[in-house]
Amino acid sequence: MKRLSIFSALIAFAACGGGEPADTAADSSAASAPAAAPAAASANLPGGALMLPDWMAFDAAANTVHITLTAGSTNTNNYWNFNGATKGNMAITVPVGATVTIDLVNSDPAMGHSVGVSAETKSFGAMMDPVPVFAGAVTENPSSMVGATMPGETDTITFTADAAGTYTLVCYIPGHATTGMWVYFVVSADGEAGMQGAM
Ligand SMILES: [Cu+2]
Repeated sequence: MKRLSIFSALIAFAACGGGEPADTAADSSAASAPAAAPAAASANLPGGALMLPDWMAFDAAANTVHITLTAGSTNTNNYWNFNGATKGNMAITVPVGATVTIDLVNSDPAMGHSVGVSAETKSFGAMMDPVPVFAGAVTENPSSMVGATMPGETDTITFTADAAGTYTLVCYIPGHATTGMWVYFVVSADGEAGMQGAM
């Protein structure tokens, strides 16, 4: 009697087109499995063709590169970004031997930032030693929350990228690189310049 009545109810449910059976949507265990994949992918260099954005100028004859790097150009990552990019989702490439000038513009309304060329490409601690890979490749007082490049300020650095390799541009204010305030900086042995990835 009972079984029959349940069966009758299912027939009635299906017959009137009463929507999805609840059981098929209830199992959500499969949804959690792929969550780790995007984080792993972001640790890799972005691909695609090199392009010259309007904030980057390259003079091949003189082998000079001029980069305008804006901290907090968008509110991505609570303004803790370089030209809107975080966590290595952008790569800036310059030729080996180039004279590189970076204007660090701080457009974050609240927080000081800095930039330097680091050899670190994998593990970004809360406190990073602000010793740049290339002489002069770090802004003033890079770890100081009150003495770094403050909101509205610009700090310009010039250095020679004299060894090819894959490096990063990081902010040395404690905790900033850890939360993602870093992008890749590639010194190319092939004389290339440009950027790849997010803007
Ligand atoms: Cu910062």
